[in-house]
Amino acid sequence: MSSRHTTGASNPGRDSARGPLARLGAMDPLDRLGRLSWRRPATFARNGGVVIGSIAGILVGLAVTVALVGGIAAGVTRLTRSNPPAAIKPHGQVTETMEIQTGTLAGFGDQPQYSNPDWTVHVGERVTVKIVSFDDGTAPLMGAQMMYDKVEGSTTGSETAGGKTISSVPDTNVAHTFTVVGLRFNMPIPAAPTGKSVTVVATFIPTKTGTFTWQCYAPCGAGTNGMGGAMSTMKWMEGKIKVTA
Ligand SMILES: [Cu+2]
Repeated sequence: MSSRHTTGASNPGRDSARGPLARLGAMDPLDRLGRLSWRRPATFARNGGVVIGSIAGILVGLAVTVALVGGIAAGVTRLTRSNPPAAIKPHGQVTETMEIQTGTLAGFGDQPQYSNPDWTVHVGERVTVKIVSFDDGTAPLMGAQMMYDKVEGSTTGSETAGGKTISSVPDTNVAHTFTVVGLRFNMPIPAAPTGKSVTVVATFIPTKTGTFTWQCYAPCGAGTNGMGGAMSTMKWMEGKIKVTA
């Protein structure tokens, strides 16, 4: 029986002895912020001596590299730079509660799933996100993902987890993240004690209207890179936040 979530120790889906580089290569979260791809046309490959083709290939390759590096830098900047002063009027308070459940979900066995994936709030509203996680497995953050071990964009600069005020979770103890890149908000979710839940709470104030995707950046799903199963199933590790006026 696959029991990734029944104990923290036996967690083959996430904590097996896969090489860190193998995982890193396949799941850089910044890839999802706008990867560009370019494939050399077959004729160029067949006629390697065609100077024009080669030069064009080099130029396009350079352009893609510059665009990719720029895109990654923009993604990092979006999440990590401090929030600008919000010129918005206060709009009350709301609490959105989400649970991370595991073990009873049809189709993906022990894969974890967030409840309440889609919700609507107001710009200027104090939005308290309360995440009750029953998942005792970990999905350690690696490489570029490690930026998501820190709380970002909350009103206090911190979150409470199990009643303690913290500003980050050790990468090796991260189970999930609740990350809204478009609103520069990030909550790392630590592994729950086995057989118990952990409640993680943070408050943010959306400063612009629109529809924003939240997603988990921890490789908490199935497969060799942790990006299958829950991570590739709609509304399990991602959803939409609509911010209205
Ligand atoms: Cu997750």
